[in-house]
Amino acid sequence: MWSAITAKYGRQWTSTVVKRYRSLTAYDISRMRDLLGDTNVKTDDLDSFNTDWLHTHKGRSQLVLEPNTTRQVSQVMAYLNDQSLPCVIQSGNTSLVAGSVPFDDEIIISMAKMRQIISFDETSGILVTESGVVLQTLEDYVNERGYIMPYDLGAKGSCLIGGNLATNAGGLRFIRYGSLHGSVLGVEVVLPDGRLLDLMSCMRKDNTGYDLKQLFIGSEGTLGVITKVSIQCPLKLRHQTVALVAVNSFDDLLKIYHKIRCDLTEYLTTFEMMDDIAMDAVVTNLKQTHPLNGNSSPFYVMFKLAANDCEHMEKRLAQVIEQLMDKQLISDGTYVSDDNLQRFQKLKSYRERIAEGLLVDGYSYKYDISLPLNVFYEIVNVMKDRLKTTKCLRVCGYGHIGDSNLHLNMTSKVFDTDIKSQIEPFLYEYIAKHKGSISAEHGLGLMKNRYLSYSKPAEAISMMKDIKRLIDPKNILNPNKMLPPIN
Ligand code: FAD
Ligand code: 2HG
Ligand code: ZN
Repeated sequence: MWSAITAKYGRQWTSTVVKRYRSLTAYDISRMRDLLGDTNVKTDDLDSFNTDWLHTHKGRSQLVLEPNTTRQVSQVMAYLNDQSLPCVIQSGNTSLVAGSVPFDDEIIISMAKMRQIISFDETSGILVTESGVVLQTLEDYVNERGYIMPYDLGAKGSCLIGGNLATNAGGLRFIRYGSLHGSVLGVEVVLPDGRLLDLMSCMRKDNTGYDLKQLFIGSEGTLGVITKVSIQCPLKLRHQTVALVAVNSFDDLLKIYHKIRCDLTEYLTTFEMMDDIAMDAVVTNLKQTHPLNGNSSPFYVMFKLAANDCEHMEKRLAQVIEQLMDKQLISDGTYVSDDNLQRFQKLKSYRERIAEGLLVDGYSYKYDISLPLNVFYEIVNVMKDRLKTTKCLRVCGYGHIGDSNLHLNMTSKVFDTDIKSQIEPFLYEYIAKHKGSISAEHGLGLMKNRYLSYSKPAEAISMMKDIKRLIDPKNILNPNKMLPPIN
């Protein structure tokens, strides 16, 4: 079953040791039709389900299942487990580590039809929903009721809340509202053998035994299928302002970060950076006008503030900007409030659309890393130097600097082994030396699972494998993802 490994741009996973499973039969498909009904079983036009967002990997699945209910998920998993048939759970398929597509021909279980919002408590801000709802839909829903989702991603129009939990997605509000490990109150999970694990608490405080829900947050579809979620939503502040400023050096950028944290702390919800090469990916590749009238600068900072008292917030912002300009820490900039929603969204989009812009170059070598701030940007220059004689088109750095999370990206027209070998394992060794993380927020999926040891000790990896064996002894859930090969 695992004989053919197809990667569009390179054979990056051929060394992975894999387990053999039996092949899918017509009988299996007919059983699935009995359980789910004909309209929820797809065997044709599966290309988009088999291809990841970055177009780096193509699976060969011949079957996509679209359950409507938890009971159906449970019945499907019981059958697959009994028959030792492997599967991959897919939500919005926006994974940037090829976690949501089959490694080979695993059955795809799409969660997109489980899209009921179950309840929302307007006093507490607790949202209870099925896991297949699009993040933007949830954001709009809670906005209308005076709240916001505790996280925000560029992929919000496509990603689903279950996928967000499964990857423990970070994003643009992390600096203010923290991790999903804090805001998720409960989950309902179908285990690999079909049993239901009901951990749907709506309580913020609950110290009764091990907090098992945490195991499923960030488990990348390897331990269970998340079918329901309860999550604490923060109150929506009445006014938001986004600012984009030009900065001459990374040292200046750190000074700006410190100043804004100190002076605007009660308002700050987002603090992001991008370099000129990242900005160019949006401006040139996506054909956008430059946000600062073409005045290019080595770095840009995009930060957002929110408050109920707009006047006071904007007055404080104007003062801080003036002080930063007096100290020549910022050379140019602009800000706009959400009263002018179109301009507000547009200004945010220069940061949110970088991943999309980079993809226009062809192939993206994507590294989502944590590094201490004192060496945060150094690696971008190191990489520029290492790759200068290769066919690399672009080396850039951007990301959630407020969370010490750098998105280091390189591009070329097509996948190039020479470029890849200059990046890895050098980069992983560099990260380990600085005690960073090889995956800050995107997870490990298929692309990074073999490098887990650069960020976790052998004892921890061994314990992770024990947990996987305990919960999924037949290794049918998302095999070959997240963990190094299990024998
Ligand atoms: P998928 O991609 O479908 O799945 C992701 C993983 O979760 C897979 O391993 C899958 O098997 C598993 N999974 C999915 N659903 C379930 C479920 N119900 N139960 C169990 N397992 C499941 N990430 C960030 O952290 N921060 C960002 O700022 C950010 N920005 C992004 C911007 C863009 C343009 C894109 C394309 C991606 C971005 N991402 C970001 C990547 C991020 O991981 C995803 O956007 C998102 O969290 C994945 O959700 P999804 O619904 O697409 O899940
Ligand atoms: C972001 O923050 C996403 O924009 C994507 O996490 C990062 O493109 C990337 O590497
Ligand atoms: Zn990110």
